[in-house]
Amino acid sequence: MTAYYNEKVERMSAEEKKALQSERLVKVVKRVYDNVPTYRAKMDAIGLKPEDIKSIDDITKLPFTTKSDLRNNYPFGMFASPLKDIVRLHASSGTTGKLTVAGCTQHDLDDWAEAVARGFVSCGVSRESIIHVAYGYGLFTGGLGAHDGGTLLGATVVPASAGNTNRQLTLIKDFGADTICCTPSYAVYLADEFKKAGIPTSELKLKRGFFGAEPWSEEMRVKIEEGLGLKAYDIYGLSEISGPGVACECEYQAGPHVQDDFFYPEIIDPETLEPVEKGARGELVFTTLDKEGMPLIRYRTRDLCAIIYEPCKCGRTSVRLAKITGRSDDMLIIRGVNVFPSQIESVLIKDKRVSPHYHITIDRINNLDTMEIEVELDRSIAFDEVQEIETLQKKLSAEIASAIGVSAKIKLVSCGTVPRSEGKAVFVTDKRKI
Ligand code: DLL
Repeated sequence: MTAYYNEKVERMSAEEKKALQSERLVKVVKRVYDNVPTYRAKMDAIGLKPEDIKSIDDITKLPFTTKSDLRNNYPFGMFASPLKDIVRLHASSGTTGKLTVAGCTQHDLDDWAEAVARGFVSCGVSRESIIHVAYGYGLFTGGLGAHDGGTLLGATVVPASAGNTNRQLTLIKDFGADTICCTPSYAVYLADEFKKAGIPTSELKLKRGFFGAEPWSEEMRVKIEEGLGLKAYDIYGLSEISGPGVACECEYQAGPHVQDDFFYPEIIDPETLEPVEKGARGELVFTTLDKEGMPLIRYRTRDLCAIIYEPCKCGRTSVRLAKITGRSDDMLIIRGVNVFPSQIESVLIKDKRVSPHYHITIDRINNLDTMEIEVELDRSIAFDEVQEIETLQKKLSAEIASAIGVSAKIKLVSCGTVPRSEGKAVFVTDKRKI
């Protein structure tokens, strides 16, 4: 029997859902027009007034929001609530070193926890469950998002956070977690470490896991399910919109259900910005329908995806997402951390001993993402001392780790070695087979 967290909303008829979405859209558009100068300016520029938005069908009249709007309004300029009402700040990487900040009111945190709880319950989590959360806490939304969803259900939450794998193994085994939340690549890594430690899955109580924050394939699903002895569910989200749980798979594993009374999805053509045909692939765009702190209108996620409209066997009436197949920008996700090549470039550019010609190679070795950056030495520099080269490599490596939160191996090469491309520069080779 399928369980629901909020059956009334989760099984709402199409008419009821549309009425709720419309009512919320009208309200949120007025809220941003009245409180966020950027939105007022964007709407004024196209002669659009809040009163022109009468139903969810009018959404395509509204302007888009992009990461650069957030960057230009860093840190709090996109907030629609006064800071005294913001109870939590989260952030993820921006394109040029500036963080993308999100502010939540208590109401936003409550909605977000409900979104996560709905996903959890749809896969069998209950107040009897023990949830091991191995997503990072800190400014990343993964840890606290999963944490609050589990707490709302009354489950027992273990806030393990990321890292320290040996401790993770001990906690999962000794506390008897039946549910785990972490990135899919870390799940594969954990499975391997359990194996190495001689702990068979029969000694664990794991039944299910919620994996997201980075793209993963059906092949990886099989690997995780076999390696950890559980059912692997896809959970999707982004910090700008709230965090994990914007969409989450149900027990049928048929694509994440979007909590579309909170987050309204559209798919557009990233070139023309026009909506694609129903069910076609394109860029995923979200409008937050019920947020107070930082509501976003038609936010371009850059994730390439499609919306599945067919009803799901579970009886939920929400639309679902197909697998994310890539991005329409150059953002990389390395060990769950969002990285833009421009962030690396801005570190390199500060050191006059290297040139801005570089090439990033991403790989997955022993189930962990690795990054190597080949950087050309400046023409004027002649290093003959091995030690000098090593010192510079270490210095750059430390600076990059501190700027992006992921370590990279730096390989200094002589001037002219990094291949130049004729068209758009290709900075990245991604060898991971996801
Ligand atoms: O990754 C939130 C999250 C945490 C989601 C834990 C799921 C689990 P950001 O750091 O802002 O937020 O990164 C958001 O990660 O635009 C996608 O490109 C990617 N992403 C997130 N979930 C998935 C998924 C969190 N299930 C960016 N499949 C998004 C593929 C995903 N990509």
